[in-house]
Amino acid sequence: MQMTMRWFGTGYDSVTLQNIRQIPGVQGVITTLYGKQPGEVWSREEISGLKKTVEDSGLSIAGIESVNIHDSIKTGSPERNAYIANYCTTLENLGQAGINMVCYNFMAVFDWTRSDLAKRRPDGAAVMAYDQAIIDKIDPHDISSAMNAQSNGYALPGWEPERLEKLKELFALYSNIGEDKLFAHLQYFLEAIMPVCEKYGIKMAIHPDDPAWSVFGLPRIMTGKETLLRLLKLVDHPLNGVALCTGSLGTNPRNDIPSIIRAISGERIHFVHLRNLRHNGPGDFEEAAHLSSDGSLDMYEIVKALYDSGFDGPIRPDHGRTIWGEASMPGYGLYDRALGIAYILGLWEAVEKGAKFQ
Ligand SMILES: [Mn+2]
Repeated sequence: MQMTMRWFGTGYDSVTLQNIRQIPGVQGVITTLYGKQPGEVWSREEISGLKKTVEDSGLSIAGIESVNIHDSIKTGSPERNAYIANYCTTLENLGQAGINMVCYNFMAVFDWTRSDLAKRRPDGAAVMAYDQAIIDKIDPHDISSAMNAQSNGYALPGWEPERLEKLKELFALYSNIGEDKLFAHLQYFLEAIMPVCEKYGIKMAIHPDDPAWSVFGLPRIMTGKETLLRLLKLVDHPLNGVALCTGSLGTNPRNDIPSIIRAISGERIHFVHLRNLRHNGPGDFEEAAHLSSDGSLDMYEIVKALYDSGFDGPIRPDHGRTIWGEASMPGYGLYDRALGIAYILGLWEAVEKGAKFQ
């Protein structure tokens, strides 16, 4: 297991590489070329520049989150082959730079969605929250501006204003796309990129949909054990794997995460996002500190299931609370994620040593 932290890049993140390096136990960062639009090729020069910046700080790149997928690939439109070719060129350039884990998602139109990016908790901490009753009252055409208005001035991952400006066209593109079609388009994409993944040993890690149900009537397919296993079987290749995100899968209380981990097995889990959340009612949750005691997920059982399954890839803490007056992108401050890292490493050490003495 390699402990990592997400870093959005110079100019996009309030957290510096020097900050990250001082968190004990962190070996690498998960990063991206943040200014890139879905579908654009990442050049070798851009990748080596990013790599040099990270390595000059004494850290390494443990993986990319994300290389985003162009809508034509998700909708299966005639231009998709050109965009898949671009994606392959990016993978080729990443592979040549020695980067071999790429996270992505296959969500229609909207990425992760929240109704509140700074919900106050009784202790004064702010967390991101989701309430289906609030979302149901929002016109989908207003959700992008509602999210970006709460971003503290930071660009939110997956919420590119340039792309979402064309929301009407995007909805039209997806109007006849149901879950089976989305699955078929995902299969087509993965089969097309597997040769270049094989050439460099690049592990593809699909991030589950967040929240794990349909929002604004759009199809969502990566929502639980059954659909994750369906994808792994559809393209039954060891490099086709999952980014196991406890906070996304955990939005649905019916998702038993330790059992999902055991069903997928460590070899097909290429990346892990660990965080906790608290269920307040049906379709209503808020993010929490990483500790089991602060939310609805049993983080010890999750870490134990990962260890037992033989998982050996990068883990990062996921969204944290905003605490101690920090100003940052919502969910991505330094302080609470650093606390999360220390806690997760403690759980891992306890599970690992416990296993040895059994
Ligand atoms: Mn996640």
